[in-house]
Amino acid sequence: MKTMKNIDSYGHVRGESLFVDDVIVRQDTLYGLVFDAPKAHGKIISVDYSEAEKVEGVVKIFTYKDIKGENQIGGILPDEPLWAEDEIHFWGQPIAFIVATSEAIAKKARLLIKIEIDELPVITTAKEAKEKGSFINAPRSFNLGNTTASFEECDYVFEGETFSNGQEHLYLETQGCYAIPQENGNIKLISSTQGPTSVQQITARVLGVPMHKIEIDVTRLGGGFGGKEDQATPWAVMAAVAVQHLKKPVKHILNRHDDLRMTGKRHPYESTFKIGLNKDFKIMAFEAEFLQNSGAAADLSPAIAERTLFHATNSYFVPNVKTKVFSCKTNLPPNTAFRGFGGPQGMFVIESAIAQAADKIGVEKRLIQEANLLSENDEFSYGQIATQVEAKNSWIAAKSKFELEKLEQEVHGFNRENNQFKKGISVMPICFGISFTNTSMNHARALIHIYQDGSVGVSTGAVEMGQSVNTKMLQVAAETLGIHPSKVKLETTNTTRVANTSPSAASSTADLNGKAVLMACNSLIGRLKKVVSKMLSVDISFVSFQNDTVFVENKKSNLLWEDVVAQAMLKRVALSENAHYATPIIHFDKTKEKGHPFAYHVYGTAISTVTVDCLRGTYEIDAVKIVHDFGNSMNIGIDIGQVEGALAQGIGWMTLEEIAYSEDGRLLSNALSTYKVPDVFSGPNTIDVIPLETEGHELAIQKSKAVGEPPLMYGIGTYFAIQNAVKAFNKSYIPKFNSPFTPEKVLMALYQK
Ligand code: LUZ
Ligand code: MOS
Repeated sequence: MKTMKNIDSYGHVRGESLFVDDVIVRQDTLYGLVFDAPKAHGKIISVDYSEAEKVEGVVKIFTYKDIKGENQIGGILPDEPLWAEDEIHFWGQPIAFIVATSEAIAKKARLLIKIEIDELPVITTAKEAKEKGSFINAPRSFNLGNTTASFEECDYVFEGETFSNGQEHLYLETQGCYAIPQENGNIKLISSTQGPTSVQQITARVLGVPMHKIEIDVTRLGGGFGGKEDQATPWAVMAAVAVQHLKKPVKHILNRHDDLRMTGKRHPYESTFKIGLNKDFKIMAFEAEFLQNSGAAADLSPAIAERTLFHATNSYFVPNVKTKVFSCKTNLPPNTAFRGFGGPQGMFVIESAIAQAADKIGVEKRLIQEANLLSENDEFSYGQIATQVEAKNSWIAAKSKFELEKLEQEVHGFNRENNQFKKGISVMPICFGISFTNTSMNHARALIHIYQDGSVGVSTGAVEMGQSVNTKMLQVAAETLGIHPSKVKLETTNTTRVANTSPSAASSTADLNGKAVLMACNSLIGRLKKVVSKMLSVDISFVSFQNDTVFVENKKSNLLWEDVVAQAMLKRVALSENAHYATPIIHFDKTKEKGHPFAYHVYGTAISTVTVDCLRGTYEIDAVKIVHDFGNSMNIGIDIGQVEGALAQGIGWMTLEEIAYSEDGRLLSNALSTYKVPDVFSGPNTIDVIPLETEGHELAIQKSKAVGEPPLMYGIGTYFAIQNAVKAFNKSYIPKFNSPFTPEKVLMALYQK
């Protein structure tokens, strides 16, 4: 089963898998389209819908005035209206919702809406927000030891600044929802969301109805990457408001332009650092101040800011740490979760600090990295003690398995002989904490039915978004029940079957939901064993289920799975089970900023090599060679797929993907012609992934560690590989830490005097 394919493979390749837009619609279905702010900041003086309302086929244009509950969709903080009332805070902020008999009609009507705005000053950068005192909430700070005292004693102290840009999620399936009225004012929403419960909760709040009136159903997503953790909600809520009024189904799918313009992205960060080292390259002290560009509302920014602090020292032990993060309120769309959730932004800063130190001291960056890797029982700045640490193991394994020193010599040899082309190499270790940093979110449930013919239906709170979590859930169920995978079906994720779910996020979905599946299956097996024990008159402890058959004392019996289930039915034994799992051990005290927030950490090391064309500034990623800590992978094909996908996304973030807003807050990179994601030509020419041989962790499902987010941060290595190639060409280049390192920036760096 460890080699089984994603259960969606055939459906995907044949185009048979269903996404929201594939749902067969009811004949009387209407179509929704958002009218959004055409300026980034201002007071709304008037909006004139009269011409738009006259268009034939326009049914109704909804505004905040049509909301029967609260006009409030904020999750962490109540600071975001569904539809703007008298002020707008970002370009693309929803103001109204046009419902018509077709999308084309709604589009035509949208052009006829006239809005008058009294414009206010626009803030687009975090630095400017900080200068003006514009924040989402109070800053957070983590402290360990005493940095001030330590800097005094350091042999080297360096300061610098970094910038990392945002990133567009670019899920293949845009945001969307199909809302269908049910009887008695109930509404069913088929939504492309990572967080069905958030959609349910916020819909109920805005409609002013209890949650049980709202059912969310999710078959699968065409990608989420964090962009549908919170930001799938408004589109569903709008459709639900329309259904509440019109009592007809409403389909609301964003076209790509609207999606790009109206949704938030990864947070850009402007940061400063101070790093102190001793002669032996030990990092004694590290300070960083992170300015997070949160956008116009909180969304998940406070949680993302927190994760930046958790990952500010990456996989290094630093005895004296002081970090601080400001969530800066600007006039951009509210930025949101994106694979890594603030962790990558934090890790880029310490990697930059080490690169700066290496450059100033005149040593290879990797010697400083290597001298500071975490060891067993080291303390993180937030008080958790590192155990089962694989930082050094993965580093050493990468170094030896991929012959790092030989690779370095090849790079240096190449650079001696070539002038137009230069190669660069870098090593990037990662350390990522697994669990929602908000302890109360770390729980999940599973509901399992064994039907009387022996087939099984599994429901969980996990949302399938291409990461293959359904395949992993199926593996857990089939293995625990001892039956063939074909006997197990994964049901849609539905709030009436599994309630109060945390979003599928934080790399934790398989761990949390998988543990719940395991518990439910174990309860069912316990009951079935009792049935067998009676049927065969054997002691229950001798009974087990394997290969669809009953085994007694590990010997195959004649009794089949189906026979036992049929007998259980006759004996009136419950064949359904609901189980609840909550991660043990974890805790965190925000008043002290100390605790044990993570179930465990995931480690790994990547070696990246690149070739820069020093005439043009273009570059190729030659190879990325990775030793990754999968624990004991339950499905290595799927897990390597996650590593490769995350790596490509991390490389895109660091190299090509450049979000641009004009000074007045308009998204300039508003189409795929102006926003470039890695394709097969800009990805690495080769990717090698070797699993680090480890035991895995008890708190990981089947000891198979979480894999969704951690490998994204291997992409940070490419930034420094390119930088090393630039250094090889231009001896007077002073390293800058301003990502993405686009070919334009590379060209400037190559010829910087
Ligand atoms: N979402 C969240 C996340 O709500 N809390 C987290 O800690 C987290 N971490 C990673 C990705 N999404
Ligand atoms: Mo996320 S960044 O939705 O795990």
